[in-house]
Amino acid sequence: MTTPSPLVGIIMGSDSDLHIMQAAADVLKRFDIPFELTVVSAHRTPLRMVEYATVARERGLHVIIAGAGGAAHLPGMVAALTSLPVIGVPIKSSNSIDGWDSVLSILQMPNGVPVATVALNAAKNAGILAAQIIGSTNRDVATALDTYKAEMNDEVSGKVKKLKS
Ligand code: RP5
Repeated sequence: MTTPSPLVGIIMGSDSDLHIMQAAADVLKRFDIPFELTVVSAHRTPLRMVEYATVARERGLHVIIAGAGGAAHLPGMVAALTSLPVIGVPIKSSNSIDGWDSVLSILQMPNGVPVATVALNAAKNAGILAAQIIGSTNRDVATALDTYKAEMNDEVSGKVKKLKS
């Protein structure tokens, strides 16, 4: 059996980001969306970042999730190099200024080069957003997302009932 080629690229500035970015991978696994996961550093491996972003579309990727902390230039630079949608995950790294450095350096993109920025450390939401982008043209993924939302609704409704009783 051949392995399906990845539709989502999950990249991160350092292997120290993996404990956060793993949540994006877990979500994509749940929705049966093939993905790849690797380290691409804007500062330590800049040429690898340029190569990764410029051939991403022709390699078959549909979305890139990029996580980085501190001077978090990876998502923005990748967005500058590809017309694929880029989802940015600001990561609170050990030497960060309370995470604000990561949030602002990913969020504050110039006009013309958007990065869909999720909340601090919110790799799970990045995975869901990537699934929603894939689901906009893939019926199976859309159905799985509808089921996921229905389950969330039921779970919260169950808690509401318990609070009332
Ligand atoms: C960023 O610097 C990485 O994304 C990471 O969040 C942070 C710290 O990296 P390490 O020094 O732990 O490799 O580039």
